[in-house]
Amino acid sequence: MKALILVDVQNDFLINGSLSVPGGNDVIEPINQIIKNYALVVATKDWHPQNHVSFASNHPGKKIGDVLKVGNLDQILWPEHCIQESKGSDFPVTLNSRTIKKIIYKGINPQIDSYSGFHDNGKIRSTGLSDYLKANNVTTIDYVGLVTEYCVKFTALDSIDEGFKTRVILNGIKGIDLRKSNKALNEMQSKGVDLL
Ligand code: VGL
Ligand code: ZN
Repeated sequence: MKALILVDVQNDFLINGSLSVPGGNDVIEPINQIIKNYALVVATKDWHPQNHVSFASNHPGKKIGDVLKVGNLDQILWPEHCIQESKGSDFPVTLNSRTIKKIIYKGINPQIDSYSGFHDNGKIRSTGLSDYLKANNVTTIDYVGLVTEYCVKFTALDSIDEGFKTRVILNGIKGIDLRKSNKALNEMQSKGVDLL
């Protein structure tokens, strides 16, 4: 069984969002085109509480882009984004989201970030994504979504580690930084991700 996973296709990463990706809206049309071809469609949502550790606003004296040590992990500080139940956390209205069967919420724990849809950055808690896919006999996964050098990359790398044939659809992803995105794509490819 083949599945399509939409990674964090949420308003805050799109035009006028709080963590807007340049050209992020360009992924919507290609996703709408291919989503019909999949019998199983899963989406991840970045789903942060207001007091989330990744928000610069929760660290007085720090600013967006600063990097903190939280435990033994590097934490990049972001603008507030994808707050649970907010408009910014919704799918864009232009996305054909009708056939999404399952939504996996991540980044819920205030103390730890989660770029991967499979588990948090410390690999402490699983989101249940892998179990869900395996229960549905999924062996091959195609990925689209945002953003290339963070959540798409870490989700795809974990997907390989979980034993799935893992493919990233290039016209369905977008990064914040072109250089970092290209580096991320090289890393994904070198670890066994197919780029389509
Ligand atoms: C993401 C930064 C912070 C992503 C989520 O979806 O790639 N990036 N939170
Ligand atoms: Zn986030």
